[in-house]
Amino acid sequence: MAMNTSIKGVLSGAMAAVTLMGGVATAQADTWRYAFEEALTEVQGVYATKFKEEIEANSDHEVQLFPFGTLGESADIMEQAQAGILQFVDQSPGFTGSLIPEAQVFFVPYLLPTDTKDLNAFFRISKAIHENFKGLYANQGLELLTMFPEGEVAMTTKKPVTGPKDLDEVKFRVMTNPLLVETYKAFGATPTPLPWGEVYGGLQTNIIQGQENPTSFIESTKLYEVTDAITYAGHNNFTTAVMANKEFFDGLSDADKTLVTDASKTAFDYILDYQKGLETEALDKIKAAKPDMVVTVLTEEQRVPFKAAAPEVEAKFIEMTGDSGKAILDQMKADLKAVESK
Ligand code: 6CS
Repeated sequence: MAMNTSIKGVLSGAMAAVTLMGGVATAQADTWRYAFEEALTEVQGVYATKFKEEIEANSDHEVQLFPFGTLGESADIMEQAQAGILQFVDQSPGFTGSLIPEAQVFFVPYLLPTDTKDLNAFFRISKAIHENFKGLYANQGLELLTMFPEGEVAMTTKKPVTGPKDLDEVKFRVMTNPLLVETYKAFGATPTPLPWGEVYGGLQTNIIQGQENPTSFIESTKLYEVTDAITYAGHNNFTTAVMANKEFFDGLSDADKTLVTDASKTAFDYILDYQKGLETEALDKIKAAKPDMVVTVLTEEQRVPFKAAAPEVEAKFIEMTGDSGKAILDQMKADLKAVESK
């Protein structure tokens, strides 16, 4: 979607401002705009709400929240954030892969741990995130504030899945990044990249027959209504990222920079804590709403052919991203090793 000029007109009025009074710079109360890819009550929305509360409790600034759909698809809000119309944006690496190819590293299957403690520790300490990716996002005019996990992804399909053979001829919706296409090719499916807004309708009309997402998102968006089986292969956890327009961030006073980074850190801790038990609760709700939904947690043996696809996808990632991608992948592996449970 092209940038909507009426949105631009409405939004451009409230950029950060500083008044010079007798030569002294006085910070004014500003309105900052923050868009994300989910509803207010879903994980990205809960994070954004906490961030807003922190900013507003510790300054005179106001944060306006724009949930999914209010300003377009994920690609639209990214465009608006890069243009400085939005000050903050949450865009998941699943969509950022076209802008920053290295972000696709989050789609190498079986790279992230399934153990929540290890996973959270990785997001907390990862040099790949806090150093390598910070620079790559900066090159695109974005100040990376945080990355956090949103839950193990499960596949939902029309028929039960116990192995790659069950994905044969299944048009499987993936987020719009080329590496995820490679993953699902290697898993035996026919990958179909689509923006989020087309997923429910695509399943309903049988244009696609499968998709992957965290259980809580499958429950809140009612994807179980248009699929009949949910399968856990343990192949990934959904990662998302929050960033600020870099020019806006660089132009903030030191106090406001600290305000923003502190609010990000508080919201990060909050969202990890908030997600404890969320996936189990969501699966219970799905089972209650649709008792005949087939739930399959693949055994170690059933995971073998899916795991066998990982080296091929990893090789594709390096082919797509070269030395820069390899450096990120190596750093990620070192970070993961550092947090691995003994
Ligand atoms: O599958 C998607 O496209 C969406 N999934 C999640 C968990 N968040 C936003 C994203 O657009």
